[in-house]
Amino acid sequence: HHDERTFVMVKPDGVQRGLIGEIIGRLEERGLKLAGAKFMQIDEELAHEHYGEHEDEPFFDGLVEFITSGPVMAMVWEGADATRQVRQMMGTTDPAEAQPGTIRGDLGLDLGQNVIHGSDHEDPGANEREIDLFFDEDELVDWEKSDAEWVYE
Ligand code: YYY
Ligand code: MG
Repeated sequence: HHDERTFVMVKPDGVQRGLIGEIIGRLEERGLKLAGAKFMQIDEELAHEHYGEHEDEPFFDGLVEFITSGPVMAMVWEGADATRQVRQMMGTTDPAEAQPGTIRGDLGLDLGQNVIHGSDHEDPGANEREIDLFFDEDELVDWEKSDAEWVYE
């Protein structure tokens, strides 16, 4: 199946640094299909819901402050094994450790400002949960991408 959906977001540092196009470009070039996009600012409540799993971590307050500090580009991308594929393209959480060739490894230097969020493929249901949190069903577009037969066997 080529229709797995995952939630992806260019974080405030990526927006401020003009990296929206670069990041969308990488996902497009890989063959993934955009299913929804929203340029928005995250409020405190949404930040707490989205990052709820990290509530007890010492970095939580800083994380909420950062993610609400400016606009983000929230998106849904679709494709075969999309959640895991996007995570691989992102690289590890700390850009200082991320492999060159990954988004974080090429575009970031510091853990707190790591440019991109993608749903955790090791947390089943995280993708659907995050998509539901950020998008109404009617904000997602179901469409045929004309190059699909050249991307998938
Ligand atoms: O999913 P991912 O973004 O790669 O990492 P998480 O472990 O879910 O942490 C979410 C977010 O929190 C991370 O992107 C940066 C920040 N963070 C931090 O500031 N300090 C840490 N020690 C761990 C995570
Ligand atoms: Mg995570």
